[in-house]
Parts: sequence; C-alpha cells; structure tokens
Amino acid sequence: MRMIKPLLAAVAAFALGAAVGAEAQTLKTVQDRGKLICGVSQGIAGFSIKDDKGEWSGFDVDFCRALAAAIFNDPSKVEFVPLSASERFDALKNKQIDVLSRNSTWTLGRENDSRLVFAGVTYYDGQAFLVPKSRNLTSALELDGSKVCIQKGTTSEPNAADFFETNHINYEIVEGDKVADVVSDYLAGKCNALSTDESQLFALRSQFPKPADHMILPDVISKEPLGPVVRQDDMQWFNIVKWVNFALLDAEEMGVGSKTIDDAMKSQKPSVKRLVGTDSDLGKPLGLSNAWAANAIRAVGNYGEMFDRNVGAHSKLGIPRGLNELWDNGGIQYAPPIR
Ligand SMILES: N[C@@H](CCC(=O)N[C@@H](CS)C(=O)NCC(=O)O)C(=O)O
Repeated sequence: MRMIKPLLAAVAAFALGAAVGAEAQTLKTVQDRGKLICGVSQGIAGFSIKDDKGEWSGFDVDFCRALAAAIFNDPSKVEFVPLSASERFDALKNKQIDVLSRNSTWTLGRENDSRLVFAGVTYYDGQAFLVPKSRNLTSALELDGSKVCIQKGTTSEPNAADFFETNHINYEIVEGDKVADVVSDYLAGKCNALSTDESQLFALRSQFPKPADHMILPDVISKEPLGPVVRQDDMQWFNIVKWVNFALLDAEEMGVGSKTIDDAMKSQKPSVKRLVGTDSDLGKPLGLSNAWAANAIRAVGNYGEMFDRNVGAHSKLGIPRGLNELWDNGGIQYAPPIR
C-alpha cells in the first residue's frame, strides 16, 4: 500500500502535466493578440524575403498569410520574425513565434530533441550543389577537393558529409552563420561550391550579379521535406496549421482557387461545400469559423497558385513543380479529405 500512494501521486502528476500541456492555447493567444507571429528566413527569394518597403513575400510567407486568413479572415494580421538556421527552433520553443514557416526539413532528430512537431510538408525538396560554370563539372561526384559553403545549423552540413564520405570524395566545409555570409563567401571565392536545398539554390542564384555564370549540378543527395513547425504541446494549433496546408492542396485538387472562390461558395458539389464551409461544421471544432478554408483560399489562392506565383513557372525562380505536383498529376502532394 505504501508503494501505491507515491505511484498514484506520480500518475496524477503526469496526468495533470499532460492535461496542462494539452490545454496550451496558442489559438487563444493569437486571437487575443490580434495577430499571428510567424518565423521565416532572413531572406530567401521566393520563399520569405522583405523588400525595400518592408513588405514580406514568398511561399512560406503566404502560408502564414493563409493561416492568418483562416483565423482572422484577414491575411495582413501577421508579423514576420526573420530567423537564421541556428535560431529558428529555439525561437519556437521559447514562444517568440507561434509557428515556424521557414524552409525547414522534417527529421526525426528535430522532433525528438526539440519538443517540436512538423505539421506537414508544404514543399518536397532535396539537397544539391551550386558551382561556377567555369569549373566545367557535370556531376557532384566530380567535386573532389572542393571547398563547400554551407550554413551552420542546417541539415545540409551532415548530408554533405554523408555524401562525400560515402563516395570517398575529399572536401572542406566553409561554414557561414547567416545566409548572407554563405553567399558572400561563395561570391568572393572562399569556396568553389555552395550546397543547400535545391529550391534555395534557385533562390540564391536568382539574386547573384551574374546568375548565368552558375549552375546547379543534377545530383540530389538527400530528402528534404520542408514544412511548418509548431510546439508539441498544443494539438488544436497543430491541427489548424496542418489542415490549412491540406485545405490549400485539396482546393487545388477540386479546382477551387482565388479566382473561383465566389463561385465555389455557391457550388452544389458536396466536396466543395464541405471545403468552403457552406454545408459543414468542420471549422468550429478547430476553433475557427466554418469559412476558415474559404478565407485562406481567397487570401493566397490554392496550393498551385501559391507555388506558381512565388517559386514556379510564373515567378523569377521558375522551379518546375516536380514532386510538388498533386498526386493525381504525377507528383506526391496528397492531402487527406475534408469531411
Ligand atoms: N532545409 C534545411 C536547410 C535550411 C536552411 O536554413 N537553408 C539556408 C540556405 S543557405 C537558408 O535558408 N538560410 C536562410 C536564413 O538563414 O535566413 C534545414 O532545415 O536545415
């Protein structure tokens, strides 16, 4: 009996702890504050970058705007906090931000170590190498003896080490704290290759003085599923972030977008009615209005529009949809149904 009491006390304490954790009210905090605080990069064109007027744009930025629209029916109710690779996860753990939407790769180690959880994959990516064309290389297997510029605190560094060691290639890493350091080191010739996720190579190169002098080698050496991250202690918030991503994907699949959203509100199609909330109560349990998805779609368009405008065919970056095509169009983007 004497053993049972402390055991019961421990179980009760654990249950209480779990309950307190489960009650973490990120949505309420965001609503009371009147704006969402979203962690983004310090400047990756097409993904998250601030212009001269202080206006943020990009794919990761638009995801935050979609979230703000789902919560407030106003995509402008969001503040962006630029974070380096090394700062980003602490900023989320310390509650400096509500969500991280910054080209971050979903890995087991990050969920194990950080009390953080990835809410999905907004962009399937992989790591590659950017080199001066003057090196006349055709494959990453020819990088022997290279100095490779990489940003600290990224998956890019251990991935590169794995690749070079597995292939018995001599290399030296030139580490930069910030993305600006990595770029300036590369352009100054302190290294003769730059490695990160392929999408970011497209983005960085687009801002070089002479982009055409640099090429991305065809080898993709890793899987980099990029997506938004939240804290593990708030299932409601996790579900909101996760389902906003799914709603944008489902909208594309159903042909609902920023230009057709008003027609969609009048649609008699059961799946469209559920998505836009004209015949469903699916928003309320999330703590949102039933028009949550319609508001997000009206603000940023569906997934395809968000992709094209920022990084795809109709953007400066011109990245092919590739793996990020919907599953019914040859890609692997597949969202569970809204029902
Ligand atoms: N997806 C990788 C790499 C992400 C990353 O931080 N890449 C650099 C590319 S140089 C970047 O975006 N830096 C932007 C910044 O620090 O603001 C990860 O999650 O570790």
